[in-house]
Amino acid sequence: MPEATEKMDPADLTALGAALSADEILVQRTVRAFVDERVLPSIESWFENGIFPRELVAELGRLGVLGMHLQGYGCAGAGAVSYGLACLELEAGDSGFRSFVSVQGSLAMFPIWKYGSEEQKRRFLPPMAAGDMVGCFGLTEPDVGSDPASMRSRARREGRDWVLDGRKRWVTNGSIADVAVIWAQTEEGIRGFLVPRGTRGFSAAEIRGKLSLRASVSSEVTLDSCRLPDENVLPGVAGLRGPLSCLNEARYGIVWGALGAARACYETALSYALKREQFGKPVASFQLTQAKLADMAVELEKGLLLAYHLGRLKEAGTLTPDQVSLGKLNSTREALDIARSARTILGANGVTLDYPVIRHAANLESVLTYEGTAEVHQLTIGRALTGLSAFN
Ligand code: TGC
Repeated sequence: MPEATEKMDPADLTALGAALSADEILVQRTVRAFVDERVLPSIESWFENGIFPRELVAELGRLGVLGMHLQGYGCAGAGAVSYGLACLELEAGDSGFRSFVSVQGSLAMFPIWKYGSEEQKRRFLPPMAAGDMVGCFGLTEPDVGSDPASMRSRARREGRDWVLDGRKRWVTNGSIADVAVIWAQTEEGIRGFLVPRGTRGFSAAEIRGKLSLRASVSSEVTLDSCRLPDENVLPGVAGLRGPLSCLNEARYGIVWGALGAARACYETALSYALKREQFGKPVASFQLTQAKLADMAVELEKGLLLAYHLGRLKEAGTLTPDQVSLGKLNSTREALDIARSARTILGANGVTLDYPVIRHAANLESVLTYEGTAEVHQLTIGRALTGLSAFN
């Protein structure tokens, strides 16, 4: 037991580290070291200039974080807590990197792994795990966000081929992807299609003017009479269950990832408050600052305990979509609050890119909204509590 006067690790007040296995600690340390060496030195400039460093994708592959929670086909087969810790450390660097890894592993590789044919798995998963091939996921459309059942993209059969028409928006990696997983309405319900880059009728344009997730590629994808052979449809699923099950995987990564951004903000605010002097003493000695730091630490630790618990449920195979909604809502909402509170401790310096706080706060505005808005998750939880659906 630590002495009563001994300072506790301000990033592990609940001693959650003691609950992790040696392998999980190794994953966390390895990803953290990667972020320290390869992301943090350049992230401010990438963010300011709107650059996603494509050259780091192969390094992420070598790190083993692409599709790391999947088994076989070159994937690491890591447990859910290890995957969560990797997401946490990546997002402590920048939400753009965690987004890349989430989209590649959970939204592009997972549907192939879960619903693909053996041939599709062998063709796509090993290069995607290695970072030699980038994937993206097209569900949201310009006019269809929270209600994907209303999507307008259509695929119709023509002989043995499929012909796709439609538009997808807010597609992370869209314009750098080698293969797009596109969800479209068919006569058999919503189905998933693997659209390789270069397919005639497929185009992707980067969305400009974002003030959030600037170190990440967001695109609008157009499918104009895009013809695909039958072997490019995912055979294992029809219906909204397909894309929503992928979103469960990605949302689970966000449960952990958003807390990484929160931790970076909290640690920055703590260190700044200890060094910055006003009225002749450190800002950290003022009661209002300590109250803010304490509240930030409480929410961060509660969020981590919840993430850890959900991770163990996922490993046991009992994690439900409603529980994922609980975690995604809590982590993103509290992380954003922590980022905003940290910003106030940094005063005017908090609005510059000299510190990571405003960048994380801006990123978290997207993370709160994508892969199910906070409101969608509130209503999902509300439905679980009441048995009444607010959606329909
Ligand atoms: P409902 O019509 O009742 O259900 C349809 C079918 O889906 C099943 N289902 C789920 N399955 C797995 N996981 C989940 N989380 C599921 N939620 C529903 C359901 O059982 C049913 O299956 P079946 O076989 O009986 O037909 O739909 P619902 O009322 O359950 O869902 C309504 C609602 C609003 C919760 C759902 O539509 C929803 O989650 N909406 C939010 C969609 C969303 O998150 N969109 C963002 C996508 S991300 C993106 O495109 C941009 S970010 C990605 C990037 O960075 O590239």
